[in-house]
This record gives sequence, structure tokens and C-alpha cells, in this order.
Amino acid sequence: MTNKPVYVTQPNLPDLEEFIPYLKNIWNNKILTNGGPYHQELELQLKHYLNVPDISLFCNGTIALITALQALDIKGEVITTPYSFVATSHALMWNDIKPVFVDIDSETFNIDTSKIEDAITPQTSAILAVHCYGVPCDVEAISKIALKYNLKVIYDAAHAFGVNCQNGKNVLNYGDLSVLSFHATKVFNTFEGGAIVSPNNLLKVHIDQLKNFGFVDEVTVVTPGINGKMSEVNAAMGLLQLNIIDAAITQRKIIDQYYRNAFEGKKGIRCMDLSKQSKANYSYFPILIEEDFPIARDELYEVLKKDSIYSRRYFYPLISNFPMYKNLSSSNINNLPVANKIASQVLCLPIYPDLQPFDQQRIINLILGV
Ligand code: T4K
Repeated sequence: MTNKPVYVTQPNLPDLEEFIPYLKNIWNNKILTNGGPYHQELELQLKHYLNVPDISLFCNGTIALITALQALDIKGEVITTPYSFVATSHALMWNDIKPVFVDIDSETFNIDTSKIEDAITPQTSAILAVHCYGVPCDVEAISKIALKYNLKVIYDAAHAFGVNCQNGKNVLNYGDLSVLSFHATKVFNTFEGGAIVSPNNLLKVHIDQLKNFGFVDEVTVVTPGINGKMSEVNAAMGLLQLNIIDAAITQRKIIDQYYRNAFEGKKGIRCMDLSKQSKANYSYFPILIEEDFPIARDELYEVLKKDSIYSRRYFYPLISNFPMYKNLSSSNINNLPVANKIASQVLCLPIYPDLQPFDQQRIINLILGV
């Protein structure tokens, strides 16, 4: 008998019965998109839940990233991390901006702020940093550098829904803009979706124009905007997600702690340090398979796969090693030793609220049994 497959994640869904009345409403009023009532309600509720000045909903995080760069009129070169999902750098390429990769910190896996200044040139206009796995970047250090060199800061906060920094401050309130993803695989999902968090309403209004073809009113187009709007079905899903998000994060925390306890003291396995945040969302459970583990990371990946456990090597390969980036001078392996090493050791284990204790124990037993 083969084991039931366990994937790295599984979307957290509200009861289907709860979704039906929302669908009925959508069917009745026939407003499917373009800033309808559920869209407006979700923006309002998210603004309160996340405690942010302003928020604009999007069809996904990637279009939101592309739009955030346009909203701040970023050009030339942007300093960024190679250790992320490709969408981070792709958003730069879609804006004809050159990514300049800086190595990552070996503890947080986020951009190493001590290396940013060396990468700044007269063409540098911004820093695009990622709160990888929901672990906050060194936001204070990034703010200081940005101020000194007059750079804009955009945070790819795709993983950082509801996260607070070590000082208790909301991670989404740092930088000029923060971008969230509400993809099915995220802690908070709207099937597909995303958002930009703005520090003021002026910027939000500009972003809302950019995501709606540049329309200001029925006959006025002020900018070559894109279609980045979130539909009513996605927004309705978001409203229901808000009812279950706290319970989901609590359940993730239990799973996270169970893994940590199981791997404590195990030679060759390093778990992420979450002490850099006062509130975590436990969106991923990455472990590093270090040199003194009995087998290599890829072998462990195969051992799990053979038993229908589908862990993921987020983020391997590094963005800088993909064909469209590898010829950049900053992609050179000598410039990114830490990122290359972490990418070769990382394995993200299944974590989601519905992960059954039996399956989690199965994963742990397989790992500890090698
Ligand atoms: N910036 C960062 C740092 C990001 O991580 C991402 C996205 C973005 C920007 C862009 O945001 P979006 O434009 O996506 O909103 C997944 C996601 O597609 C992607 O959203 C995410 N990051 C990335 C880290 O992971 P894949 O290729 O690993 O997805 P996939 O389809 O293999 O899903 C993983 C597992 O999840 C599956 O094995 C099974 C499960 N799953 C997946 C889906 C889609 C489900 O159970 N149900 C589902 O509907 O990229």
C-alpha cells in the first residue's frame, strides 16, 4: 500500500457552505470585478487587520510587484536578493530594470545589509528586498542606507502576512511600499491575489490608477496602466479567510514547534531562527541539511519523495543561476557564496493547518531514520 501524498503546502479553505451565500450575492448583483462591493470590503478589513495606512488589492503578487516599481518610477539598477522566488527579479525585468544581486545573511536568508553599499552605483534607484519565509529583513539598516543614498525601498512581503519585527512593529509599515501575495500556497489566500501596502492615500490612488489601465474616470487615462484588478470571487474568498486566519497561524505554530522539538540536537539539521520577529506566521518550515548530516539534501529530498512526501527546495536554483540572469556580473558565484550554499542545503518541509500529526510524524521519522 502506498502512502497518501503530502505536499509542501495545502490551501487553508473555509467551509464551502460559507462561500455559497457570497457566490449567490455575486450572481444576484452581477458585479464580478472592477472594484465591486467585496473588493471594497476586503480592502477595508485588511487595512484594519494588518494595521496599515492603505492597501490596494491585486490579481496576484507578481503584477503587484511590477506595479509597485512603476508607482515609484524606479529605473536603472535595483539592488535585490538572489534568494527568492523568480517573480521578485522578473518584476524588475518587466520594467526594464537591471537587477543587482547582493548576497544573503546566513541566519535570516535575507539580503545582507552589510554588503549593500558596495553594490550601489550612480544608476541605483532602489532596493527590492524580500522578507524570505516571513522572516523580517534588517529593516532599520535598509532604511539607513536608503536615506544616505536617496534610494527607494520596496519590500517583497509575499511571505510576510501578519508578521511583526523584533521591536514589535509591523513589518509592512517599513519601506516605501510592501507587496503581498495571496496565492493558494500562502498563509492567507484568495486563490490567486496580492496587494500593495502604501504609506499614504496619495500613493494608493496612483497605484489604483496603475492597476486599472490608468483610468481616473470614465474618459480620462493618465498613465499606461495594466489590468491588475482582483475579482469579486477572490475578494469574497479573502473575507472568509479573515475569519480563519488567526486559527490557521496558531495551528501552523504548533506544527512548527513539533518539528523543532523533533530535530533539536540532531546533527546536520539546522532550523530557522524565528527570534528576529515578535510575531511570526510560520508560512514555511525550511531546514538546512548541513555537511554533517548522513546524506546530502537532494538525497533526502528523494527519500521523502519515495514515500510520497513532496518537500520543496525553495529557493533552489538561485534566481541568479537562471539563464536570463546568470550572465550579470553580480550573479557570479564569488559574489554570492552564502546564497549559493544555502540554496544547496535548504529543504522546505510540509506545513499547513491541516497537516495531520500522523503525517508529520511520518516525515520526522523518515528524516531521523536516515
Ligand atoms: N515573491 C515571492 C517571494 C514569492 O514567493 C512569490 C510567489 C511571488 C513574489 C509572486 O506572487 P504570486 O504572483 O504567485 O502571487 C509557488 C507559488 O505559485 C508562488 O505563488 C510562490 N511564490 C512560490 C514560492 O511557490 P510553485 O511552483 O512551487 O507552486 P506549486 O503549484 O508547485 O505548489 C506547491 C504545492 O502546493 C503543490 O505541490 C501542491 C500545493 N498546492 C498548490 C496549488 C497551486 C495545492 O494544494 N493547491 C493549489 O492550488 O510556486
